[in-house]
Amino acid sequence: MDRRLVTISKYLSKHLRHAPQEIGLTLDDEGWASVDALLEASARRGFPIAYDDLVEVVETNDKRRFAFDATGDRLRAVQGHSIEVDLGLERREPPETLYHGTVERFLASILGQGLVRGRRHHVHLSKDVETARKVGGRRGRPVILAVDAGRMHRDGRAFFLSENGVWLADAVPPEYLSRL
Ligand code: HQG
Repeated sequence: MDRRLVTISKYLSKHLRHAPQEIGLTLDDEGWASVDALLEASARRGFPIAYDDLVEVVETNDKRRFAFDATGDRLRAVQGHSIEVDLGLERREPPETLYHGTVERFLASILGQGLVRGRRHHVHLSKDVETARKVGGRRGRPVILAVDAGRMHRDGRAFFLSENGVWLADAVPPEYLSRL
């Protein structure tokens, strides 16, 4: 994706996950924004997005962060929200091991209190080490934790899988974590 489309993707992430009100946009309970309202709101706030660029971002986004509804009239982020939305995710059985990429400076706290979701709805877990390394690498030299997801699941803890393949949990207590 070229730089212009990445800029649009970041703008969409901000306003579809965290701050729709900042551009006077309203999301429904499931996180959907009307495409027309989104294009109008962004143009009004000095960030005009061409419809074709919007479609290209949704379709070529490296992580498939956004999705249109079946009619194409509405758009939403598929995960990563800090505002309250109901994505309608169903509980899923996770693979035996999932991974979390973080950085050294968070480790003592994570191994003490477990992974917590912070401002987001869920803790985000990766299906493979390579993905976790990229997630951790956003903050510095990545440190990878293995999550004993199979045991967590058998202990009755819920897992969800976002539309774009990110595993989500409410929290991961420290007894299920080990450093790779
Ligand atoms: C850390 C991106 C101290 C955690 C990625 C992480 C992902 C703790 C940070 C998605 C902690 C939260 C999410 C504890 C967790 N003490 N630090 N107890 N528990 N942390 O950004 O997982 O590009 O909310 O290790 O690819 O980094 O936006 O979560 O470093 O899928 O689509 O607190 O964001 O996706 O940071 O990333 P974040 P994350 P997008």
